[in-house]
Amino acid sequence: MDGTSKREIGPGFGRRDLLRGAVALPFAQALGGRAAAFGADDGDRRPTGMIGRQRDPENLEFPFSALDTRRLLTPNEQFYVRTHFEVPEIGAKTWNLKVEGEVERPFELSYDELRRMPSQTVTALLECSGNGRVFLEPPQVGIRWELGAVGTAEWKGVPLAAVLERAGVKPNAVEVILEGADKGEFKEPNPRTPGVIPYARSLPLAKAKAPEVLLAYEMNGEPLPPRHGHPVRAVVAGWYGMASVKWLKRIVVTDRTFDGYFQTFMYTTWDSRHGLPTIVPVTEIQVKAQVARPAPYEVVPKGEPYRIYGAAWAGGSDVAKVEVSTDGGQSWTVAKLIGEPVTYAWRFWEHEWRTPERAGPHVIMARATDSRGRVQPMERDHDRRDAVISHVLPIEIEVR
Ligand SMILES: Nc1nc2c(c(=O)[nH]1)N[C@H]1C(S)=C(S)[C@@H](COP(=O)(O)O)O[C@H]1N2
Ligand SMILES: [Mo]
Repeated sequence: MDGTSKREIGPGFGRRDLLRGAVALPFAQALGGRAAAFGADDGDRRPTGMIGRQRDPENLEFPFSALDTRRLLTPNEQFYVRTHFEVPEIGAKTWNLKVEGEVERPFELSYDELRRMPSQTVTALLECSGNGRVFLEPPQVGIRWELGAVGTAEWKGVPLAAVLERAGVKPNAVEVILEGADKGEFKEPNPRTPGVIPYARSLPLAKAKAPEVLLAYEMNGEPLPPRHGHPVRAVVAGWYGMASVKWLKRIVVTDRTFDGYFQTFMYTTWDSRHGLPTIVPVTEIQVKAQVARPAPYEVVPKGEPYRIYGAAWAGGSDVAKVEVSTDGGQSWTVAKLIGEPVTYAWRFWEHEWRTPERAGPHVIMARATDSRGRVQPMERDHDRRDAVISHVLPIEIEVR
């Protein structure tokens, strides 16, 4: 998946490597293997601490073990980057947005005009729907994200609803296609694209009109950085990252569903309707907790206090509870939620652990429940293919 002909860096590590390490090898050796997995051939470390997962186009992961629970927002330089094609260079002065299709008044909008419209600020988490893919068993093709294809930022912009309002959506409209200015061609794996195509995704009209969907021009108080969609991107709060189209160029309102590449051949899951499996585009973020520390394969001192912590999120609903297990899922303790809930953002959590007196391998887990009562699943649902990885991810560590 991630249908790209471009080079990926390094093998990363997968469940299979983890299991091989934990079961077949003495732990020291497993750690040796892990050092290789995390070393030069597993993504290159950038000065900002970001891990390179792919070059040309550049894909960068935040080292999740570096999560700082004192600040809600991820600094722009540490916000993961997911790009399918080369980053297009667009100046704010030359940028314009076409709004067309099933609308009464098609129009074009300049950057200055957009900036003069009433703005909104939304604090929202973006998570790539492939975040955690390296943990999938059997291994899936695609960028080998560990835990860091996720971040929270404060986005400022104009509600998409206001732009649609100005255009006058016709009654027969059902979807809104967002088209990026970036384009390219995938020659492999299957299927190839029909020549050069732009990045594009659609939203059902109801979501497009929702107040949490912005055409954003600022990220954490700065103009959008080039990699994150300069000068204007969509931010579809509550949905996985693929919906938040960067370098926005055109909005097309349509009277039928859009079956573009990025919502049929990528970013889709199987759903069963009337007993018939059907492919559906990935939408809402699922409830999920991730452990930042200990990091996978971390060596933790025995018989000492240790702060287990991380983040949890649930799209548009609040995180109600995070539970932690230090014995591979046999018993669970409720963790402390840090700070106040911020809708669409993540919530940090922590748990004071007294590490065991006896040395040995341990498995740490975290499991979230949201205010709608959705509980994070323990097992992977294979109908989700290579996307929407929200089941509990076991973190194997060594107490020494
Ligand atoms: N135009 C465009 N928009 C895009 C993408 C892209 O490749 N091109 N990638 C999408 C995906 S899959 C994700 S997860 C988010 C990532 O946003 P970020 O790079 O700012 O973190 O952007 C989305 N919007
Ligand atoms: Mo993504």
